[in-house]
Amino acid sequence: MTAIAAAEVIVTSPGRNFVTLKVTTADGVVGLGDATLNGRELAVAVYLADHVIPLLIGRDAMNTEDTWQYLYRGAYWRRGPVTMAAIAAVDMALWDIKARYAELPLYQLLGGQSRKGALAYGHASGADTEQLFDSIREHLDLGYKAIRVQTGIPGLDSVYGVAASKAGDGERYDYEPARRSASGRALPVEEAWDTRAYLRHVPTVFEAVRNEFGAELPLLHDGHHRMTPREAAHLGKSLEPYDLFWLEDCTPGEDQDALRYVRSQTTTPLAIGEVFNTVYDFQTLITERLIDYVRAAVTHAGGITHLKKIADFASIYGIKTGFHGPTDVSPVGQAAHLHLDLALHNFGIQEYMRHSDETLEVFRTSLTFEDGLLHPGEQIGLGVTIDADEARKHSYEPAYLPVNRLLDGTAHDW
Ligand code: CS2
Ligand code: MG
Repeated sequence: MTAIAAAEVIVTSPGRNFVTLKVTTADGVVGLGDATLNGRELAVAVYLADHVIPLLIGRDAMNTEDTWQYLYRGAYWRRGPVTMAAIAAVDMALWDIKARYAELPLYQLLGGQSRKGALAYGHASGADTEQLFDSIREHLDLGYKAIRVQTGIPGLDSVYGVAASKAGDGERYDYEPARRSASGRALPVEEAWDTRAYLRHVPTVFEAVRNEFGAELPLLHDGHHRMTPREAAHLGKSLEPYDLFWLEDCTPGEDQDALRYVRSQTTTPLAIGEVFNTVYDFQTLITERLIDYVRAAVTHAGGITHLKKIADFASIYGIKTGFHGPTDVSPVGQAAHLHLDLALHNFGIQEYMRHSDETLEVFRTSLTFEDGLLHPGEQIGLGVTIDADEARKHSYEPAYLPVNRLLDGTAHDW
C-alpha cells in the first residue's frame, strides 16, 4: 500500500496565476497536478483544499482509476470546469507518483513511444499584416513547423489572440488574455466585436499569408466560439482555398448539433473542445465525425485518466488529438500532454506556447522543443518539479478573461 500521507495546494503567480496540487506518499514520493482554471483559479484551489484533500489522505496512491471514479461519482454534483480541474490535478499527481515508483518517464506507462516527438504549433499574431508576417517569421526561426494565425480586425481596438507587443526573446509572452482592468480593480476588460468585419477580413489575411509563405506551411486559426453555424460555414468555405490544418472553435461547442450544419457545408478541418470537461461533451461530435481534432486539455477534462479515454474513443472514429496548450496550462499540465502525445496512436498536433522565463523559474521541466517536435524528456514521472521557495515569491493576483460585446453592447462569446 503506497498511502497518500499529505497533499497541498500551491497558488503562485509568476507572470500569470497557476494552481498546482502537490501530493506526497508515506514514502516521501511527490506527484504534481495542474489545477489552473484561468480567471477562476481560487474556486479550484478551495475545492481541492476543502473538499478533496481530506478524502485523499490514507488512500492508495496507485489506485488512479478508483480515485478518479471516487471523486467523480462520489461528489454527486459532477462535470463542469471546477470539479473536473480538481479531479484532473489529483489524477495527474497520482500518475506522476505511479511513474516515479516505477522509475520510468510517464509515457512508458501510457503505451511507450509511438513517435520521435510531438509536432507543435505556435501562436503567430499581428494587429496588421506586417506585424503578422514578422510574428510568423519569428516562430519559423524558433523552429515551429506549424503556426496558428490570429489577426487584428480593421475597426476593432483589440482582438482575441493578438499579442499587444513583444515581451522579449522574440516570443510574445504577453499574449496572456487574463488581465486586470485599466482601473486596477480585478474586473474583466471589455472588448468590442464585429463578426461581419471579421468574416470579411480573415480570408484576405490567409490569402496574403499563403502568397508570402507558400502553400505547404500548416496554418491553423481559432474562431474562439464566436460564430453562428451559418457564419462558421461561411468562414470554413471561404478558407478552403488556403488549405488550413484546422479551424478551431468555429461555434460555441456546447451546441454540438450546430456542427452538423457546419460539417455539411465545408471541408475545412474542424477542431473543438478546449472548454470541454468530459467525454460526454464530445459524444455527438465524435460519434457523428463532426470534428477532425479533439481539443481537450488535461487540466480541464479530468486529467490523464479521462483524457486518454477521450482520445481512445476519438480514435475509433478516425479523429485525432490536438490538446490545448496555451500558457494557462502550466508546465505540469503541458508535460502530461506530452507524455500522452508521445504514446497515443491518434496524436494529431500539440499547441505550444513557451512559458515565460519567470514561470520556468518556478516550474523546472525536462521538456525539449527541437526541429518542430516536443518531447517530455526521459526523467521519471511527469519530469516536472516545483520550487516552493520561488513559488512563494509570486503571490496571487485576481485576473479575469475579457468580456466580449458586439458593437451595440450586446454580450457575446469571447
Ligand atoms: C485559446 C486559449 O489557445 C487557444 O486555443 O483558445 O488561449 C484560450 O483563449 C485561453 O486558454 C483562455 O484562458
Ligand atoms: Mg482556442
